[in-house]
Amino acid sequence: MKTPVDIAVTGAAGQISYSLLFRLAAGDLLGPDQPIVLRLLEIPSAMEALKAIVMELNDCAFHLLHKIIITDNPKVAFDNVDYAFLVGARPRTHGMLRSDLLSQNAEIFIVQGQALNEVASRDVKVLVTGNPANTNAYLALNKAPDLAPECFAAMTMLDHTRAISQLAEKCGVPSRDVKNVMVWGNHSCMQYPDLHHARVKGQAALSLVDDQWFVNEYIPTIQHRGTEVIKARGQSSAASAANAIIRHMTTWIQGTEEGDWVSMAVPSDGSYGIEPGLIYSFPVTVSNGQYHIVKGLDLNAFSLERLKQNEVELIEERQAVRHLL
Ligand code: NAX
Repeated sequence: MKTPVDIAVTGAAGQISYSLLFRLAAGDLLGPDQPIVLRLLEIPSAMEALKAIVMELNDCAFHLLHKIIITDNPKVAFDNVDYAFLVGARPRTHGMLRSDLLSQNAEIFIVQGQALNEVASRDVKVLVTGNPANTNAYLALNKAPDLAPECFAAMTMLDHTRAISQLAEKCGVPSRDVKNVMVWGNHSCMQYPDLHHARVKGQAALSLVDDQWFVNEYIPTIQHRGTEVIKARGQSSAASAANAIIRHMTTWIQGTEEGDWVSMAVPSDGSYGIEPGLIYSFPVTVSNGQYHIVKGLDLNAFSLERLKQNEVELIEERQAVRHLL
């Protein structure tokens, strides 16, 4: 039997984790012969709910689940972890200003960044899902100066898989026939799902759909998909988010398919004129466990304007929390 790998999940009693934890324990991330230790972080008021989830995990008798540790202390949760899923965040409540949401979440991710810096494996892969994901990742990264910035990413994989699925449906093909879709920018309603380089069974996507549909239906559908799910089920996306978390991390470990890429929000290196250091969603390829921003794509004025709008929004978010750094 291999040595168990430590995986941290924050917000472990929340609804995304209710899907995610069971998939991790079933081996969906690291495969059928890799035992894992789950280190689950929650706030004290959610501990009872978390204990019930631990009971359910135990009841499954997963072969790969070596041990479960529950805690409200980030340093215990992140101790020597190779993978950290930062899912837990404060939801926006009725009447809460966006600036309050930003600063309350900033406090969480600052503390967690510091703890990761102190105790996580030096090769840890940290995936931030909790919103506002890009800015939360920015804060955690900046509070972890002893970890490489490349240890961090924020999740736009759910936007990416939504972008694939909507195009596949429009073209009447299975999702696997869609390649090179990309989502730029912020995980917010500003995000830009871009089809200019996408291919469907090898053909340029924009030669198969009309421009009107792309601009007036496709882009807004992806941007507002989360809101539509909330309207329909009364709660935000959970199983699809957990699936995207697994897909993001397996891609980060195993690499991208030849000729394709995925979208990940990663520290900008200045590509496409985006301010270096911002956590911005780019098309990336992955090899040997490292992501690489896809360079040199031709972008027209329409795309460049949307990239810029996302950059401006992320700079504004950063401005709102800068005093906390
Ligand atoms: P829930 O509200 O169901 O769960 C969040 C959990 O986090 C709660 O159990 C809460 O007690 C816990 N928590 C709060 N502060 C914490 C702290 N300091 N340390 C540890 N745990 C803490 O939310 P859920 O539906 O699971 O969503 C989690 C986050 O993912 C939200 O911020 C949500 O907006 C975000 N999402 C991000 C997506 C993305 O693509 N990046 C898509 C899905 C999702 O909307």
